[in-house]
Amino acid sequence: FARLSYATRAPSFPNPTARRLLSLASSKRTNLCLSVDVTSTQLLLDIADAAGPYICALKTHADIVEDFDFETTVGGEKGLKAVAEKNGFVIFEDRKFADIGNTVHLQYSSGIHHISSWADFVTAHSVPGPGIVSGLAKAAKPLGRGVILLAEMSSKGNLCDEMYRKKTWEMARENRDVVVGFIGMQRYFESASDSAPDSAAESDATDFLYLTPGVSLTASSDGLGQQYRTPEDVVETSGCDFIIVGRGIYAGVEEHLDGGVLSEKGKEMIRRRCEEYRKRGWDAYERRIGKL
Ligand code: UP6
Repeated sequence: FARLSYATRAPSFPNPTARRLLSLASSKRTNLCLSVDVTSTQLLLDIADAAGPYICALKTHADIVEDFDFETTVGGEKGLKAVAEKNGFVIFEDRKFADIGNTVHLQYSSGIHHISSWADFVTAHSVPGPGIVSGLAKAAKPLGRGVILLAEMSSKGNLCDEMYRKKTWEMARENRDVVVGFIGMQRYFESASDSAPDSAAESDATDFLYLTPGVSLTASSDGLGQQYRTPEDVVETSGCDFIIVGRGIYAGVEEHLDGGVLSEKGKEMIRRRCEEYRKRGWDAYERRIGKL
């Protein structure tokens, strides 16, 4: 699948939001997902609006926004959902659910965040077993939303070994209508037989999206366990589909705040950095599929 274009792969995904993401990536010529870990609604929306034309997805951590208000932050005429629609990108809330099915269902659809009503994708750990997917699917499926499972993490010393990744892949394959792919550091498997060479199972090749955090052009770590790689390493060498970039793009943005609002200079900085990552990620993808 790594050698196929996003547009070619899209129709084989049963999940409509996965198809939408692939089609946005293809038409906007970007595999950049911007991760915006900021604590104010205004800054989140200002960054999202500046980055909009360069990204296919925006990743949030709603629970770090100090003034989170459903209408202002995500709903409403000027909330994130409206910014996403205007610019054409999907929203994924990086909630990293990790509980039993019933609890994650409530965390996903209730509380002050009402995540299922605005996030196109959510992330979840596979450690609780398949019940976590069933719990999320209860609310995600009727809305056509997707779940991304963490097969591995970018942080140093993470516990996701090959067996864990394999079981996560199998869990995804059992629920392909709702699980669209993985947070992972490399394209691990395309079929169950990939990690069991003796198996005769050739026909179960299944396409999933691989989204990879820990990408930076300037840093190699952050002093808190994060490990950074380049877009080329992620997309070309490791066969992942989307680069997730956070501080590489918005670091230093607070210097460009004017009464909490991002100045034109700040927006320009975001646009310039987004374009730099977009081009590196896109060129790496085009080389991978043999177009460059
Ligand atoms: N993230 C990782 N590594 C993972 C999973 N998720 O860094 O394995 C998330 C973090 C953060 C973003 O929660 O939101 O990706 C990375 O941000 P950064 O580019 O500023 O390091």
